[in-house]
Amino acid sequence: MAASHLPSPVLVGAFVLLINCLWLFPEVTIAKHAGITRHYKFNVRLQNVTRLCQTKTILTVNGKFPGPRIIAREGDRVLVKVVNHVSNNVSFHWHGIRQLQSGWADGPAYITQCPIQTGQTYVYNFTIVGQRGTLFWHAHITWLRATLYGPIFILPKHNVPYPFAKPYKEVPIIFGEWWNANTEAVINQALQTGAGPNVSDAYTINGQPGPLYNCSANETFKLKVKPGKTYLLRLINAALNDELFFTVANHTLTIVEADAVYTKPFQTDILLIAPGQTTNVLLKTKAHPTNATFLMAARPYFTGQGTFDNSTVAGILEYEIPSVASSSNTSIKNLTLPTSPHSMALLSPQISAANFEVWPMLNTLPMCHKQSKNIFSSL
Ligand SMILES: *[C@@H]1O[C@H](CO)[C@@H](O)[C@H](O)[C@H]1NC(C)=O
Ligand SMILES: *[C@@H]1O[C@H](CO)[C@@H](O)[C@H](O)[C@H]1NC(C)=O
Ligand SMILES: *[C@@H]1O[C@H](CO)[C@@H](O)[C@H](O)[C@H]1NC(C)=O
Ligand SMILES: *[C@@H]1O[C@H](CO)[C@@H](O)[C@H](O)[C@H]1NC(C)=O
Ligand SMILES: *[C@@H]1O[C@H](CO)[C@@H](O)[C@H](O)[C@H]1NC(C)=O
Ligand SMILES: *[C@@H]1O[C@H](CO)[C@@H](O)[C@H](O)[C@H]1NC(C)=O
Ligand SMILES: *[C@@H]1O[C@H](CO)[C@@H](O)[C@H](O)[C@H]1NC(C)=O
Ligand SMILES: *[C@@H]1O[C@H](CO)[C@@H](O)[C@H](O)[C@H]1NC(C)=O
Ligand SMILES: *[C@@H]1O[C@H](CO)[C@@H](O)[C@H](O)[C@H]1NC(C)=O
Ligand SMILES: *[C@@H]1O[C@H](CO)[C@@H](O)[C@H](O)[C@H]1NC(C)=O
Ligand SMILES: *[C@@H]1O[C@H](CO)[C@@H](O)[C@H](O)[C@H]1NC(C)=O
Ligand SMILES: [Cu+2]
Repeated sequence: MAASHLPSPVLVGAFVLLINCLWLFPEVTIAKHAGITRHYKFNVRLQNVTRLCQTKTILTVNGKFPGPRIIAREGDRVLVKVVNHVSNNVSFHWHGIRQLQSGWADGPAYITQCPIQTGQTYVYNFTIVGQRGTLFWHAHITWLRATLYGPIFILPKHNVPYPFAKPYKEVPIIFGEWWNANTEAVINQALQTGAGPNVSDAYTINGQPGPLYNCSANETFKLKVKPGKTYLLRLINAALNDELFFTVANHTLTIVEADAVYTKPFQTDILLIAPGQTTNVLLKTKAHPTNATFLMAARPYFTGQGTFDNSTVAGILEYEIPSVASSSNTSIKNLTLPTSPHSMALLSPQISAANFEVWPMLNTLPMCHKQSKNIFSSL
């Protein structure tokens, strides 16, 4: 009825809009069916783990620390069924995922959902649209993200190659922070006193503090590599508070992606990664390595006053070549701790006593954040 009173330009406009919609809808339909649905189940459980010579009960997903990886292709739907078996309320954030028309799946407790209570189940349901690379998931209530975190690998659509040579292997490198104390007690104390929270006791790579901490040599992440291959390292900073420098002794990194967006590739010896940021780097192994082992290490960027965790996490890059003797035991003992850079000006070349040279000469300091969008959503 109302339509009959419409002036003709509006009718024409409506017709044009309708035509446009008809053109658009088939594409939308195709896009919807391009991906598959990936099902994951997250059982939130307690687990005893030993780090820095202390055994502690932590919250985990499926008993794993760091938690399980989610792998999906761009365009896929992801369904994560979370079952809460612990006394804490929990919620999970899919850090960096653009929740297009699925904001209720984003995860921050009391922002987009009530937390999942003890004995309860919740299914996160979202589609990955227009993103590919690395992101991560973590808990998003109080400080449970100290141990509840894991990688999200987003592969390109089927039959779409990477815009760089296919890597031989893909490896997550997740930075974290470890407290000997109960992290809920740490944040609760800070909230009560108004003072800053106690700083962490160690940084970790894939949950391991590494040989530079007391009583931690057995807890070292080791990446075994073959000579002359390209590895895709999917770097994730899941630390709570600290921006970290990362470097691999005697190796160059090629940055190819940041926060699930491809970058124009560029090379660097060292990079800085803030909490909540992710980046993919290519590591080309030496064709004829003279040493079997090299350190990889991360330590904080810091310029201001105040207390912070001023320690270094190290992992080992180990070549699988029988002709070159593995030297990790003696090398670690002999390793001298490089001075910690807090700002660009303080960075200087460091030559270790034995077989590792950790912090290379720094000419430029690439920040691998493209935008700041990801930093704040983790807080
Ligand atoms: C952790 O260790 C304590 C003390 O040995 C034990 O009572 C508890 O059941 C363990 N918890 C888990 C989840 O294994
Ligand atoms: C869990 O969440 C519910 C609902 O928000 C709240 O009433 C309850 O106090 C929370 N429990 C804890 C231990 O924080
Ligand atoms: C996930 O969300 C889509 C789109 O809203 C819906 O069609 C589908 O039924 C949901 N799946 C589950 C298991 O909730
Ligand atoms: C924080 O550090 C202070 C000083 O070392 C210590 O007394 C306190 O027990 C710590 N708090 C927690 C929750 O571990
Ligand atoms: C290791 O322990 C010694 C002696 O207790 C202490 O002086 C040193 O700071 C500790 N180092 C680290 C990295 O924790
Ligand atoms: C490290 O591992 C070795 C053998 O695997 C063991 O003998 C040693 O006690 C461990 N050290 C620590 C500190 O756990
Ligand atoms: C590592 O690089 C340093 C220079 O930064 C060089 O002196 C050393 O020989 C290199 N070591 C290896 C094993 O390539
Ligand atoms: C490591 O490389 C250096 C030269 O850069 C060499 O002197 C040393 O013997 C090598 N160590 C091992 C364990 O191969
Ligand atoms: C380190 O030393 C221990 C005991 O001496 C030995 O069992 C282990 O194989 C060594 N590891 C490497 C990587 O050489
Ligand atoms: C490395 O350490 C061992 C003992 O752990 C020592 O015998 C050796 O001399 C050291 N080598 C260097 C180059 O400092
Ligand atoms: C951090 O540690 C390094 C040694 O690794 C030391 O040179 C530096 O002074 C420390 N900085 C602060 C602020 O504690
Ligand atoms: Cu987050």
